[in-house]
Amino acid sequence: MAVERTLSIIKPDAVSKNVIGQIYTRFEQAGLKIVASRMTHLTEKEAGGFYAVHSHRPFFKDLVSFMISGPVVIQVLEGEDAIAKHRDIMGATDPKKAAPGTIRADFADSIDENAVHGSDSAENAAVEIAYFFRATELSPRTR
Ligand code: RTP
Ligand code: MG
Repeated sequence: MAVERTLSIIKPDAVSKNVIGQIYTRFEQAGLKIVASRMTHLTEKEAGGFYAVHSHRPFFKDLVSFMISGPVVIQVLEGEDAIAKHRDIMGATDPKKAAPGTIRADFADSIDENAVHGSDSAENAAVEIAYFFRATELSPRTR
């Protein structure tokens, strides 16, 4: 298995529930290392650009509104097989379908407000990391 990096976002619902630390602990317990991290309140332009791939989907407007409804915490996670491992511990998009013990099963209320984002491929991870972080903001060993 290769060492990978993936882009993770703790969404406004989870920040509002005060579970940033609990979610970070899950990353660490899964062997994922936080190599960059920033709390920010996304603008409509930033959120729309990030989810541009979904711009023609019926849920796009609600998704952007939700993502700018409060602060988010954005991080780069690094580890063996990090992209798939992160998706595994996040659980299914719809928390009702997420496996017990996953982040979405434990902290999310609905498919629209589902606590976390994670890159879904190596290609998208590279694009998403570059969308939010300059190379100089990543931990030196991993630039
Ligand atoms: P994310 O991108 O946020 O990590 O979530 P995901 O890969 O599990 O799901 P994706 O298909 O990329 O969808 C992005 C976000 O849009 C909302 N969504 N709503 N109502 C719906 O059918 C629907 N489908 C997707 C979710 O909030 C999802 O996280
Ligand atoms: Mg996605």
